[in-house]
Amino acid sequence: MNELNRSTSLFDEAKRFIPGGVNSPVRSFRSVGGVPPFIAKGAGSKLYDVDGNEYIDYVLSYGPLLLGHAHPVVTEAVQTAAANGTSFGAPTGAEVALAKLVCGLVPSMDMVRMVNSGTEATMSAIRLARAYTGRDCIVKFIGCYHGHSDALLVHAGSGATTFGVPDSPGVTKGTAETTLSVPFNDLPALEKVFAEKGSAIAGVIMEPTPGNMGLVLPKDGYLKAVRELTKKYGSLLIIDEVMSGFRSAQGGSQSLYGIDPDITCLGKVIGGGLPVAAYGGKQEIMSRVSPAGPMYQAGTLSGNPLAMAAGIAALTYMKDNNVCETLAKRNAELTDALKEAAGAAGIPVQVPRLGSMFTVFFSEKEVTDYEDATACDLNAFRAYFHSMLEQGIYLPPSQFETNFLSLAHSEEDIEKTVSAAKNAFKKAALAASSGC
Ligand code: KE4
Repeated sequence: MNELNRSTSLFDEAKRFIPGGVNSPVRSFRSVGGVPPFIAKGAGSKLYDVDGNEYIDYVLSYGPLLLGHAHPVVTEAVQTAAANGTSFGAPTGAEVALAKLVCGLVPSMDMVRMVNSGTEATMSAIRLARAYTGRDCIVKFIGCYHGHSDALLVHAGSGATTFGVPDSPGVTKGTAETTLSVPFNDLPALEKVFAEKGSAIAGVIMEPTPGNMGLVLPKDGYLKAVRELTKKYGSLLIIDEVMSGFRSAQGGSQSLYGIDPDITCLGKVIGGGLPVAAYGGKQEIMSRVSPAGPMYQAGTLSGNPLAMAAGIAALTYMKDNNVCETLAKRNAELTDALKEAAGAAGIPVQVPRLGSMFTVFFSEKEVTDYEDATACDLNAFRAYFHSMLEQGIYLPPSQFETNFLSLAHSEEDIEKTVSAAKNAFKKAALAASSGC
């Protein structure tokens, strides 16, 4: 691996003009240390940094690149669209085409509104739940991330009522107080909150298969029980599939677990790498959204023609080529081999997988919630991460992120990844602190 000299000087310059040198915190490598490689190019399963290093990429922009970097169907669609103009501030046929495509792929969505980020999608979804029910409170789950809107930058406060407290300066106490947080996979805790405040709960928002504490899978029956509870109290169920949409399965995690949500949030994959997200659901609920209804939500670049073109190209290719099933099989092969490699190195890991997503937790026990995730051995993770990077494998720089596969990841890539992991797990074993 070449020294990151150019990346280092770019990072120093970036910190002069951009907070922390990055436009999204996780990219700073703060939780693993070191200088983040500055990327010059992506192609297929590979990233190339400005210092001439090549990496097999398991970040894939944190999920969007289901087909890999610069897939021709996407780049050609964007180039064609760009030649006709980049934005109009007026309706286009491409928006209708992508809306129909998304609603066809996610049966719980009768209608959909395009926005520009997952944050916008979830922020709008909770506003819609409040507008539809006339109630104020929202329930979220500790360890689930839904973007950075104020109402969702909240964690559980102390005390029985689990009143929220701000997760960040700048979020007001008042905002936080109407967001209630409970542990994921803990049905009694959710039942208690509903027993206390059910009549005030507008909606429950959840990642059905959380990917923002690392990948955590719901216990048997848990998601259906959450759905029943929300129905019992007249609250809406908002399923945030910004990450899991078209990653866990073609119909999202809701299709895998048989959940029929009131509102679904999507993002990442539906933009093919360009800024697109969406929220949608039952016609009766979505008809409350302006200008059809009174709940206001808007966006200058919502439904942007280039982003629509990329999303249509990516989702059409996905649908026509059975991409999700192919990736699930490739993921099973990779993660089984990673587990075997860790066992041989004598380092305890958990490697949950779902569709084209997986996480390597440095933990002796199964990770079922945020408490388990934060008990993982971060020294071991850091050693693993840096050893993989030095061997040309680019992983998300945090134990609490999910890894992604793309259609471009070849058998050769898988073999190289497993071979690198054998060394990296040995490094992790040496660095491991206490068992966890
Ligand atoms: P954006 O606002 O970043 O487009 O989406 C927010 C969001 C909403 N819901 C879920 C389930 C998400 O995973 C995300 C964003 N995911 C992170 C990855 N942990 C994006 C990476 C980043 O913050 O740079």
